Amino acid sequence: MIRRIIARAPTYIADAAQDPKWLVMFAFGRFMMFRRLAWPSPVGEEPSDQPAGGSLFTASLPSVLHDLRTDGISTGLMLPPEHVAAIRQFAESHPCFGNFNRDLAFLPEAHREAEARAGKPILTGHYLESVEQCPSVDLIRSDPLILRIAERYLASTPKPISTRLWWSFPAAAPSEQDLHHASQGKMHFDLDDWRTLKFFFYLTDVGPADGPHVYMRGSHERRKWRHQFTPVVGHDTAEVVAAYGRDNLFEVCGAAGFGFAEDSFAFHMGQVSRGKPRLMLEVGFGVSSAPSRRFHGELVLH
Ligand SMILES: O=C(O)CCC(=O)C(=O)O
Repeated sequence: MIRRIIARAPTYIADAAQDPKWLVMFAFGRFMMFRRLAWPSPVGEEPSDQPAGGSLFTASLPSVLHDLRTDGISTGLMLPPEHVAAIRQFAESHPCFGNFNRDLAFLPEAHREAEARAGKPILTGHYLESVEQCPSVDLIRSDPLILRIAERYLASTPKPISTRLWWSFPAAAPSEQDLHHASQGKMHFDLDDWRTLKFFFYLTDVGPADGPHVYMRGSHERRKWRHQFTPVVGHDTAEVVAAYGRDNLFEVCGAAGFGFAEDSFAFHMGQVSRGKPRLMLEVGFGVSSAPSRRFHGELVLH
């Protein structure tokens, strides 16, 4: 654990230098009491007015908000096929960066060759800032229903804090560090802001073998003390399951276009695909400005 903290120290120092307030959130944002004090939830009736048209999505705002508040996750969002096709087309024709390494650029179809060149498993391929070249992505990020959900859930004008597009590739024998960097194999919570809401969309069909996202329902609000007084965000899956119950563990499968919104302060993780590569889009919102490094998925300073 100490080694992990030391390895990340330069990254944290750089993030704090960019915005010293981030360090305060990073230190205290893991405690429910400080989260609630820093960003209280709205009291009483709130307007849950559906935006009047213009959205790509047909989900009902009150029902999404209800699911988010109760479980921390809502699955009612379906991306129209033309945007799934446009993002897939973009991803298949642009190089991604393996394991967050900018020296490891390859087209997704050349994943195995890239692994052979790198001499190690490549679990993820991120598009980093090139994702901005895909017009569908900005349409989703600025969609009126997406923004309204974020505004109501965050009780604030939502600030975009992340836009990531990435592949999770099947891998035979990933190391613990590879898994850690890919946010796979270990439940963790995100400490990006006092309140965060992330929207994820599958751009490929994701079945149980294709590395589905896993979410621990309810852990966004009902938090064990040991998961507040913790220096690290990652915890063994068995320990998290024992704490919050197997019945609350939700393995999110769905066809291409399937979307879900989640409070990413709850425990969640990706899994290593044993089947086909998974392409996923994340659009995240917070209440303050998050470090710019993370916006397109840059993980650590190398
Ligand atoms: O790949 C996934 O499904 C989850 C990604 C994740 O947990 C993260 O980036 O924090």
